Amino acid sequence: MTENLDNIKKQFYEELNSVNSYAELERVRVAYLGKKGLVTEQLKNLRYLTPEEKKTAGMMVNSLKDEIEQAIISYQGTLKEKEYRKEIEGAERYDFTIPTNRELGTLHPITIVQRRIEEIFMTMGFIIEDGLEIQTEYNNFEAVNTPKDHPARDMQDTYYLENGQLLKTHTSAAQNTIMRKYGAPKKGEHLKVLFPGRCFRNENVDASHENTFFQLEGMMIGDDISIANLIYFMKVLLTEVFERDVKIRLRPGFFPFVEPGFELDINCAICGGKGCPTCKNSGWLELLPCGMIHPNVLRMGGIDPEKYTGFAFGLGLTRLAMMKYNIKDIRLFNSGNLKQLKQFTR
Ligand code: FA5
Repeated sequence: MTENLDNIKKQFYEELNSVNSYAELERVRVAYLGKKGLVTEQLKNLRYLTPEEKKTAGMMVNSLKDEIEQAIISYQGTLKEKEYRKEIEGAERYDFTIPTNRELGTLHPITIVQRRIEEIFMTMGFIIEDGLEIQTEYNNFEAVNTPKDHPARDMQDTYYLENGQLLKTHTSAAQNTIMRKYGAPKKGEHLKVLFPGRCFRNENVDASHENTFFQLEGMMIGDDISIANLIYFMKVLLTEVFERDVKIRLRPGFFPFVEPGFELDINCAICGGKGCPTCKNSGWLELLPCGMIHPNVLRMGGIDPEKYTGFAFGLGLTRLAMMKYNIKDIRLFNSGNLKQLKQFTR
């Protein structure tokens, strides 16, 4: 009996190892475990044995049956791997070194402007950070001094997820995380961070408002930062991006996370300030709100407002790209209209 079972086992593994498909595997299973299979026959033969012999032989046959069942199950994994390998080996191969005359992709105008600003600020010692698009309500609102029921929340209606989180309405949502990550700067040093990102708002879409748009935020914190630093950096930013003189105006603006706060508007490049649908006939486009970081925001970020001050700005990157490239309607950016978008590429 033992010899017989050993032979069956040996024969089974030989057959199993040459299996190359699920159909073959099934054939092997039936040959051993099916109604007339070799192992099943051994189980049937137990009835000819004495009760004593049956006990030991029964254990041996059943253990072989379990082993074969397990081997077949785990061989399914081996087969899957064999199939993947076959697929990979048979896959079409590319030689990336062969020159192509197919048309190459191009950078999106927003990416071009974003990279340019990053270059400018990196040369001034800023580090670049990346904020999350899905944010907690705390980071998006509370941590920037906009508690629940604050009227300023109405200005930034957004999309809430079922888990209570939201799509961030502004890049300021990353301020608290960044302050906590880097902490207050050492004496005589500054924390200088730039953090661009995609924002979402439940907006009535028009020529200058999208529900999905980009902002680029900057923040500088130290023990000697004043409005003079803020104005200097805003000037450098606009002069470098436009490579020409641009007319701007600075006026007081309210944001709960800055005190004092300003709105920096740019003279509409589409109509030269005469008034058009892009600037809603005002001749100006809101572009770069900014201000001195509110003490509550610093405190919530773990930075002592008695010792440190800082400025922050939230540039409307999509609108800046509109002004830079004279794009009349913001909807072009998300349109996927490659023919038009490509004309701005370097
Ligand atoms: C803010 O989002 C503030 N977080 C900016 C800020 C940061 C102020 C730091 C002070 C300090 P506001 O809602 O105004 O502010 O948006 C900033 C800019 O984003 C606007 O000036 C505008 O250029 C752009 N923007 C806002 N909403 C839209 C929209 N729906 N479509 C396109 N651009 C928009």
